[in-house]
Amino acid sequence: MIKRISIALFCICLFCAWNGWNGRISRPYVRQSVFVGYTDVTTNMTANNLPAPLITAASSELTAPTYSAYKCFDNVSTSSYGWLSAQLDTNHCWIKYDWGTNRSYTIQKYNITASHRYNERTPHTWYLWGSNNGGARVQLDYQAGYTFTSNETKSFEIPNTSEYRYYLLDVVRVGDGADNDYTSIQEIRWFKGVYE
Ligand SMILES: [Ca+2]
Repeated sequence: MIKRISIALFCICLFCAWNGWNGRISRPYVRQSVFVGYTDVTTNMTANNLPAPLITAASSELTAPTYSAYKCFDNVSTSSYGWLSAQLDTNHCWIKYDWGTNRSYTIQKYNITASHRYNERTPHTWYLWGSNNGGARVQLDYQAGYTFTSNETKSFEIPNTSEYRYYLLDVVRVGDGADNDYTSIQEIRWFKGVYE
């Protein structure tokens, strides 16, 4: 009996020595993720519902398809045309990007590019909302006091850690903030963080 207990204790000691009693047994190795940058996850659109299953929509469009919502996501910044609302900014003009059923991203940065013309129509004050059902939404960002020059791109990082299917940019004011004008955006791009 004593011999068996001695052999068992000896085996336990060997096991502990092999793995390191103070380290590897009690604390499994966990790799720490390190942020290394952003990657553009925007799918370029050719119509408000193409390519499927993506859908974009806006509070209004001055003329379709010339100023349709998808012109904000076509990856074309060189033309005079982007999205242009038919409403004045006092109506909270908004534009929405929907990745489609069972598709979502954790967006942590977005770019806004102004149109070539009419700087008085570029976003001045806005909210960015995230949603997974198109109804209930979470405020992801709020910016105020911006002005854009022609075709200028500005980047905005947001501390978001959740995936959303819908992202909605809700423009409160345009131009210098005192205007009462249409809302125009040439391009919006969505980025997620890359971690290694
Ligand atoms: Ca565009």
